Amino acid sequence: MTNTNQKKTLGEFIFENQAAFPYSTGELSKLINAIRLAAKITNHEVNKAGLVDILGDAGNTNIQGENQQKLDVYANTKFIQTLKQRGIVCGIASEEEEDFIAVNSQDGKNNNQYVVLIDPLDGSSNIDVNASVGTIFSIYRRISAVGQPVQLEDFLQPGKNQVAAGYIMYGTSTILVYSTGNGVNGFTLNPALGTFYHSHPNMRFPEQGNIYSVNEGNYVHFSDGVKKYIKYCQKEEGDRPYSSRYIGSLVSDFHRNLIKGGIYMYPRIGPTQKGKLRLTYECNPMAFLTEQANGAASTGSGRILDVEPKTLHQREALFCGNTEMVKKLEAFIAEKD
Ligand code: P6P
Repeated sequence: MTNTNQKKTLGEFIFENQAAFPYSTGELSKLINAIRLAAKITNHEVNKAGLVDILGDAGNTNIQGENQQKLDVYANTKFIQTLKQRGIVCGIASEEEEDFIAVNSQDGKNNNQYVVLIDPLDGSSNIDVNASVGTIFSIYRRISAVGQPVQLEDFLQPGKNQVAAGYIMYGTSTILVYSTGNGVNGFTLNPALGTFYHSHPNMRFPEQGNIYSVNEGNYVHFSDGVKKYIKYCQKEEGDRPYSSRYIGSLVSDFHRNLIKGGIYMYPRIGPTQKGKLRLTYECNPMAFLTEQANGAASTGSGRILDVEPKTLHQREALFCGNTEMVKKLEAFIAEKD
């Protein structure tokens, strides 16, 4: 067991690296610290979920028409509260909220520079079966005039405009992984001390990927190009067949592929469906991290981070992971679809 006091804490890392952040007046550091606090609060609840009446349905549905799990509602409330209290953001959007939330600074104006988009508890259907779940966050600088009320356009920026993005994975241990555009770093929570330690410096996809992650139950609905790529992954040839691994929790599948090498796929299901994942608070932050970790993130025919969002909860296909795996998939789609 590594002696944690030899590793930097998240707080030390943020402080030491805030100068590298082009806009930093310390606000982004305060923002990441707010996310850290909300992560600890949520982690505490997720870890004891089996012991208190917080599992299962909250009895209502979210904007997506999906059953809200009680922990979804809890995590959503805590992240919004924590972000609001720190007086750093001018607006928040969440998978669990139909519209964005305007946040006024103490003087009643919208002087703050940042907007945050969150999926407060992604993969929540795994909660009741004790599989890992995660929080995903995406941070932009506002484009509307400072001092004016935050606008929808602030939340509908292409993913390439993100100034930071990351996730917290509540699994066998709790890890916060994020980037501010200078590479990807992971911090593991020492629950006894309530401190995140720098456990995964400069995270990058391994040179070679040999895992593919997709819900093969949807195979019949995939396009011919995606089907052909899946058969390619399964073929006995060269470094293949690849291993198929799918937890059904984007953060968990992504995290495993980032460490071991692989591709995560959530294709369109049928010609009309755009995909299941939401572009602004799932695809974009994971795509930002992917590219910062030397990988590639695609819609199947183009870069995720170039997509111009039209609505807050719009869906998009997502293929992300080792660059050569994503490029191979794109080639099959270009040839076949
Ligand atoms: P399916 C969870 O609901 C989620 O948004 C992602 O975390 C996960 O990868 C995907 O959907 C699972 O969807 O249709 O395979 O159950």
